[in-house]
Amino acid sequence: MARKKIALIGGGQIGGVLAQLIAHRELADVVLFDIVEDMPQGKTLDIAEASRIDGFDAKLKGTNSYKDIEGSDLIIITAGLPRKPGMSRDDLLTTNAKIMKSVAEGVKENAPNAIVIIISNPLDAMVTLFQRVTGFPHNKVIGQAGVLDSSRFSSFIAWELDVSVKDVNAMVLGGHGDSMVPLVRYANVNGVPVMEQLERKYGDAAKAKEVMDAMVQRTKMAGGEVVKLLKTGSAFYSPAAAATKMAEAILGDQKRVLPSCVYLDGEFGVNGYYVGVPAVLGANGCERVLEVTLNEEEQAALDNSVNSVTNLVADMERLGF
Ligand code: TXD
Repeated sequence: MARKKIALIGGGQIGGVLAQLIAHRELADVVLFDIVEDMPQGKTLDIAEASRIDGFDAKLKGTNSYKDIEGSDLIIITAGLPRKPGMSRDDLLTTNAKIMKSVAEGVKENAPNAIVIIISNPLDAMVTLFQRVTGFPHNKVIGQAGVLDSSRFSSFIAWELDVSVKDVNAMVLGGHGDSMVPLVRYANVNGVPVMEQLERKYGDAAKAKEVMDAMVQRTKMAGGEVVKLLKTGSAFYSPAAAATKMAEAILGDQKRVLPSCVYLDGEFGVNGYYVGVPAVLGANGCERVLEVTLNEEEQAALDNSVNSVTNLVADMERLGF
């Protein structure tokens, strides 16, 4: 059986790490596309030359031609500019919408049957735009945000409770902006509620809440925290890891439940927008949304986050996209 093929559109920081992760895992052969001449060819050659060391046979090709993405099973898009310090994700809107439109046209023409994962920011708008331009079925166009945001939240919980992060289950819903919704009530360590453990640790419910609030806040601002430290770009190791996890779920038809930016058609009371929710990822892309019972406070937080998504999409439309 031929190996699967993944095309990465955007060969910058995230694209480069993605190429390496995918090749190392032999998840698929990799085509790395960028508009910058020679750079994707250089990166893929560099990664491929480590194949004997790391023992992988996946083939890698760098390109500046959309023709090379033909026959891709999966496409992961990171094309676009990252945030600079002080910039909001929304500031990126106009620049990245132009780029996304051209990428969507290239993908539509050359890989019309692929499933597509989008990473470029502002995420919720870019996913919407890509789907509108291509007309691809909604289940085959998915955004990556929740896997990363949830991993950040889970990491903070693991560090706080001094437990293995492998045992932490915590999820973030909503848009990929500062109004995202870390679900505190459902956060657990192998079934043990995190809040209860915090209360035991501090012997004080108010202090436990304060510690959790700080972790929630850090999760919401985690992208910006990295931007501030890096100064010349945004997070790239962790977004690449997150999209690789989604790619594995899709290509392996794993039915993993991963928080993803998917199209909602009534679920969670949202009609016709892409929003981050728990989704079953398999061979058909987003196969199903798992709805969660939210209390009043959680629903209000989600509504608020959905509101920023609808505003962002309206801004994009006003700009002519
Ligand atoms: O979780 C998430 N979704 C994210 C998203 C987390 C972190 C960063 N996130 C966003 O991903 C970030 O705000 C950016 O919009 C994208 C890509 O981030 P990356 O750090 O990889 O940016 P780079 O290194 O600048 O790479 C972008 C590449 C660069 O090589 C450009 O030459 C290329 O995109 N580019 C294009 N490729 C193809 N086609 C076009 N038109 C194009 N324009 C630029």
